[in-house]
Amino acid sequence: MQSTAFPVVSPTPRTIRIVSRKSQLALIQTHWVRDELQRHFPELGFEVVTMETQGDKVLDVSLSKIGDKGLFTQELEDSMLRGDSDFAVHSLKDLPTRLPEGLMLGCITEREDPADALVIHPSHRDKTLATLPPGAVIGTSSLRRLAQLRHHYPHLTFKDIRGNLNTRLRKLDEGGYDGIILAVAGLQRMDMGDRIHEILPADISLHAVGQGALGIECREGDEDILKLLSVLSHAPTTARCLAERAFLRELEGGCQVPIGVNTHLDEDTLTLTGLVASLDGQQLIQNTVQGPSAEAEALGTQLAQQLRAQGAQAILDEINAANRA
Ligand code: DPM
Repeated sequence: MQSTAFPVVSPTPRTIRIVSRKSQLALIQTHWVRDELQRHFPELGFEVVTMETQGDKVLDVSLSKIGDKGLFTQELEDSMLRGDSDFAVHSLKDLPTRLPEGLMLGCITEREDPADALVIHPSHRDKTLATLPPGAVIGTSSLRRLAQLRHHYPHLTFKDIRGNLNTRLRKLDEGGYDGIILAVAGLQRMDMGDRIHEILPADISLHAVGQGALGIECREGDEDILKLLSVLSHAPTTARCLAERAFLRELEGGCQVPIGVNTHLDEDTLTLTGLVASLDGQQLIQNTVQGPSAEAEALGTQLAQQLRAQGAQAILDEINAANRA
């Protein structure tokens, strides 16, 4: 025991450990979170720990085939559950709608533009998706983008593309594709917004659930961490994304099912549009619900049930049966 006659030494300030994937985009996002927290809490120490996830390692298999159960998140989650780190910064769209026991979604940050964009090969500078020549090759490994673009642009062909954003852009520039589809948000965060050739409007491509927002995951009931994270929470984005995630959760669809959404918040009124598409893009089943933002999750669930009744259930059954075969 230290005698009180000596100057009291304040306890070593706690260092908060943030776990992140290693990709350039993941680190940009994580460093933004760290810098914001450091600005709000100058007395605390923050340290970034990086890890590779299965999704970073398995690059030769289509995203839709490896499944979606925490492809980009599980190793980070294990680290938090072991106590090796305190919270994880994810692209919200990569975070499954059901989290492992003991973990929770601690906060959702302000969303960037959630839309998808076409990045085009320089030789097609004067073209758009509508005017690219028949057979032009578009890269995406998102079933959601694939189904919607097949529907609207049947003259195009589609080819899988994997790897982080830099790798994909290199594959495009090297001539493997005439264009690729990427999220506006990722390109902007990487300071590559100048590569956006065409932003896809909602009537062409509904975006993925949670696209453009960051989701911060932490241990359930970790009040110290939750209090820190609350300064980064963005209420309008949170309402929109909770509705979107409830919609996806109710449909139990991840990367293997083409599911898209769009949300709009006007004062306290939330409008949620959702879509389930068949893989070939022939069927697009879509509807819109509106209600108070305080009931965001209920709206998402309600919309999912409506789409099921409109024929989405048959599409889900078909895709699930094919995946089991
Ligand atoms: C998920 C998908 C993709 C990523 C599927 C989808 C895109 C895969 C592809 C679940 N995660 O969107 O339907 O097109 O081959 C991903 C990106 C971002 C987060 C990159 C991107 C950045 C944007 C954001 C990959 N995850 O979509 O261009 O923060 O939302």
